[in-house]
Amino acid sequence: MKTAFITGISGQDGSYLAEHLLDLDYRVVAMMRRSATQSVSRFAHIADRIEIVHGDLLDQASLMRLLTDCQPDEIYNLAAQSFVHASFDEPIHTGEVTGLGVMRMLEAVRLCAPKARFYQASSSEMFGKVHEVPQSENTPFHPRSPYGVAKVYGHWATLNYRESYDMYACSGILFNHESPRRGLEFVTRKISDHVAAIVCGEKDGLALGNLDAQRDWGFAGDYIKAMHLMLQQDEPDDYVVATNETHTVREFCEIAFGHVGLDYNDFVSIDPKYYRPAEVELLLGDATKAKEKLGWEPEVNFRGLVEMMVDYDLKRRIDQGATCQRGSLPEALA
Ligand code: NAP
Ligand code: F7E
Repeated sequence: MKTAFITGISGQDGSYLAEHLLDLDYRVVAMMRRSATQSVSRFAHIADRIEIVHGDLLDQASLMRLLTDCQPDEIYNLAAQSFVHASFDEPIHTGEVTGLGVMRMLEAVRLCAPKARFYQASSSEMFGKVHEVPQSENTPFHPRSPYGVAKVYGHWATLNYRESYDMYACSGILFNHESPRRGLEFVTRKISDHVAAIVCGEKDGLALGNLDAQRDWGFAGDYIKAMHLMLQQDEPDDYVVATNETHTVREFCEIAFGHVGLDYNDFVSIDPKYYRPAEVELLLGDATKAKEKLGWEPEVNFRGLVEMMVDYDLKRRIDQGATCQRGSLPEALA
């Protein structure tokens, strides 16, 4: 039985990855940081099948202690301050966790578990003000936020440790991936949750920022499979993971509201407080390498993703007794 060590278990990707690895008969050891409120909701359904250990990307000693104890075969570094907007408000903290945190993990691996295979959660935000369309593993980086800058640092640190110490270290350059477990602060989940709240009469509108931003959005449940595949190859490498399609925030709204028989124009307003000091206008990934070398392809398409998220946010309200006050319930929930 292989052992996997995951950081960021309480986040969106951590829970999907842990589920996938359990299905593949891994022993899963997962790190959480101590906090006043334990956010276990995303993995509560598998909590009795994984080993939760406590550590923090800010605390080098905790990482070294955990890897020494666990001696994993595979390490997935998913933990980060991952909200781009917040990185403008907390740039130093974002740099410490999302950037230097990767270096702390790499040092812990090098010193305490050098044979382990390492996955770093890199991001399409590194492409930022894009130099070409679509973006591939060879596209130059031009980050547009403290988050993007920190991810570039973590990305290069991963490559540097691979080259310097012959470590099996991979960087997955993942484009936006979403799910019903996405944090409510990200635009996709903010929209799906508001649509459900509007249908149930809990809210009357939705304030957003830049509706023209374009993203290559996929389903998190598909993307975590690519992470695992990267660590099963003969040689470590870096891969773009994307759907090869781009859509605007406006299109996301159109489909989400349309799914419940509403027109987004009647509910969406613009609030400049959601604009960012520098915006990433267009992301479109070229995942040809992942397809050819890993045999990876996304299964959920854009419309399927939007509808899955709206259905989830509606269903959890209906299960708690809410009823349809506006628009119409999708067929599956009617
Ligand atoms: P997420 O939901 O925001 O989860 C982030 C996780 O990091 C949470 O479990 C959080 O724990 C943990 N964390 C934050 N600070 C920490 C610290 N100092 N020490 C230890 N753990 C800490 O993110 P996600 O969407 O699952 O994304 C997973 C990774 O992929 C992240 O690195 C993200 O930057 C990257 N990424 C995401 C996307 C995407 O579209 N989702 C795309 C590309 C790359 P708490 O619960 O304690 O806050
Ligand atoms: O914004 C626009 C916003 O916050 C998407 C993270 O997982 O993916 C994510 O970063 C777009 C931006 O995600 C609102 O300006 C408009 O253009 O959902 P988001 P993100 O910034 O793309 C990358 C790949 C990561 O690595 C990150 O960790 O939507 N937008 N109105 C809005 N965004 C938000 N959050 N809220 C709004 O009201």
